[in-house]
Amino acid sequence: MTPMDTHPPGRFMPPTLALDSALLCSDIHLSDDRPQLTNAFTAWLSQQAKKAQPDAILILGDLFDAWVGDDATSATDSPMVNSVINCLAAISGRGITVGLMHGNRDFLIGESFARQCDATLLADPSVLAIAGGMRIAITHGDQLCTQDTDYQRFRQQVRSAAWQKEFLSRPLQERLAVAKGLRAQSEIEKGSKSMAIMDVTLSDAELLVDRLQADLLLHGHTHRPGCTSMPNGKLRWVLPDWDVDADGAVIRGGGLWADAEGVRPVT
Ligand code: LP5
Ligand code: MN
Repeated sequence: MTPMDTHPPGRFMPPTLALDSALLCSDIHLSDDRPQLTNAFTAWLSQQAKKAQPDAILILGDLFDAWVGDDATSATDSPMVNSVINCLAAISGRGITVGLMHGNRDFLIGESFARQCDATLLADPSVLAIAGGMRIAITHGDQLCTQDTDYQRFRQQVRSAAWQKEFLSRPLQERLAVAKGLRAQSEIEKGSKSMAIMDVTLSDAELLVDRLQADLLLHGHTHRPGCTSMPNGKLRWVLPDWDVDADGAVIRGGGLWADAEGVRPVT
C-alpha cells in the first residue's frame, strides 16, 4: 500500500491549516506506568503555550503509548489521561488551537476524547500553510514506511471502519489484553526488520509532498529527529520522541516550531 491508495489521485486535497505559527510534537508515548514522563511533557507544553504563544499546538501522533478506545478514560480514571485533558483544555482556553493527529499507537482516539481536551482531530496528512507562503505537509509518518509491508498490511486492516467498530465493541479488558500482546509482538518483529525498512521511503515522501503542493515535509514516528534534504531538494524535518530518566529529567523531547522564518527545533 502506498499513501496514494487511500485517496484517489487528483481528487483528494487534505485539510489546510492557515496559521502564523505552530508548535509541533509527537511520539510522547504517555502511559500510567510513567507519571514522570506525563509531568515533564505537560509542564513543557504549558510553558511553551505561555511563553511562545503559538497559534496552534499540533501533536502529530503517538501522544499515548496505547489507546484502546475513548471509553477507557471514564472506566479507568487514569491520572495520566486526566493530566493530558487538563493540560490541553487549559491551552485551548488561552485561544491556542490544539490539534491531535492519530499515530500507530493511538489511532483509536475519537471525537469524544478530542472534545474532552477541547482539541481538533487532524487528518493524516494535513497541510500547514504558514502566513508568508511556506506550505508544510504534516503526517505521523507511518504511512510513508511503505517498505515495511507487514506493518502496512496490519495498518490497512486496523484503520478500516469495520475492523474498528468490531474491536471497539469488545470488552475493555479484552482490548487492553490485545493491545499488550500486539505491543510485545511488534517489539519482536522490529528486532528482525532493518532500520531502512522501518524508515520513510523517500520516493513516497516526495510523492506526498508533490501531491499536497507543499514546500517541505514534517513527520514523527521514526524517532530519528533532524532535518535532511530529500532527493528532490525539499527539506524533511523529523520530530523527536520523548523519554525521561529516573529523576524525571527529559532525556529526549521537545518539538519543532514553524513560522514565516522556517522550521526550528524547540527544547
Ligand atoms: O510503534 P512502534 O515503533 O513500536 O512499532 C510500529 C509498528 N507496530 C505497531 C504496533 C503497535 O506497537 C501496537 C499498538 C498497540 C496500541 C493500539 C491498540 C489498539 C488497537 C489494537 C489493535 C489490534 O504499530 C511496527 C513497525 C514500526 O512501527 C516501524 O514503523 O515495524 O509494525 C509491526 O511490528 C507490526 C507487524 O509487522 C505486523 C503485526 C501483525 C499483527 C497481526 C495481528 C492482527 C491482530 C488483529 C487483531 C485483533
Ligand atoms: Mn508511531
